[in-house]
Amino acid sequence: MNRREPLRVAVIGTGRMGADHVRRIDRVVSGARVTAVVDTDAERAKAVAAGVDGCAAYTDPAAAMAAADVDAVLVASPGPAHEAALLAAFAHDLPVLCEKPLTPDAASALRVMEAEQALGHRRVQVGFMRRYDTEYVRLKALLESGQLGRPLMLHNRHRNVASPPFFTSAMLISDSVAHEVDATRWLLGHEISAVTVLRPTPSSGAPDGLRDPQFVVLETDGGALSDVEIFVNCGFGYQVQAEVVCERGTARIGDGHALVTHMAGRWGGTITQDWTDRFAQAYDDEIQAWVDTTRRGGVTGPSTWDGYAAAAVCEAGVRALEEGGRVEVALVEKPALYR
Ligand code: ISE
Repeated sequence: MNRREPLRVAVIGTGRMGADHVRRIDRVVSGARVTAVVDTDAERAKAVAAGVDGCAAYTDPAAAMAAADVDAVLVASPGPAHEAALLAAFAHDLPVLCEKPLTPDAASALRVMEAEQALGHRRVQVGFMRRYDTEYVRLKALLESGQLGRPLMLHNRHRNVASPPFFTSAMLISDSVAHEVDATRWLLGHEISAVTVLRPTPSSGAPDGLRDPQFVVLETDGGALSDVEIFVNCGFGYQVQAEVVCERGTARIGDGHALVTHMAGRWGGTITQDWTDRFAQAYDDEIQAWVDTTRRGGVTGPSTWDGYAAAAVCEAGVRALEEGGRVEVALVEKPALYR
């Protein structure tokens, strides 16, 4: 594809992220427009479509993908619906941006990876948006410059104000720590080889029965350790912090010091409350990169392999949470398409 005209995008799923991406493509990103939205809830799809010029509402992803005015697909439906949407997109050979997780488990991610290989070319960019966040990008560049020496440990903190009602203890790993799994692989350039999950007494602020917080230790095949404090009912704000400890120094991001005020005998700032705000720039740049590269006929960003590797690590993490102990991660050999 080499499109001079704007890319015509079908957005599958009009929940929180889907609706935000519709707004982003409609008003922020250049070179694309939303021509179709899909949701199993027909009324919700119609309501979102009504806000966008020339946009049709569908309840069936395959019907939207068969439409003559759709060139590319953004999948933002719940994770268990991703496999079917991705396979339908491959049937039409359409480029896809697929929100994380690629799929909820390693077996379904493998099926998607096999189907993409059968096409013979990459079609998928996985929505690990932290790879586009200015602070993460600077950290990665610093590590690659070699100035700090070899990375030994990565300490991550990931805190949400409150978890939604449907959140389970396993989702702290598969939905939230999934980001640190990808960030660790990307920043260090290592695969994760084993996972251990420690479970302190849950916070009294967490819903009954939810194991929150958790402390996750990721071991990498390059001999580094990455630990993650995940706390999804911290109550006070949205915080994502990372500190890398290398042989010759350390580097840290996510302190949120963009604006510091001094007033009336106190100093301080505000804490972001939510990821669509904290990572707004990352989401904008991620979707812009997808649109630009797709219009040139290319593929960029995290691949189906990255989505599969994250799914396999999260699956091991959920086992470690449920059974205790250290669980090793077994990845298939990396296919040539992703090397
Ligand atoms: C959510 O799905 C996200 O992707 C957010 O970035 C993360 O902070 C949150 O914990 C997840 O539930």
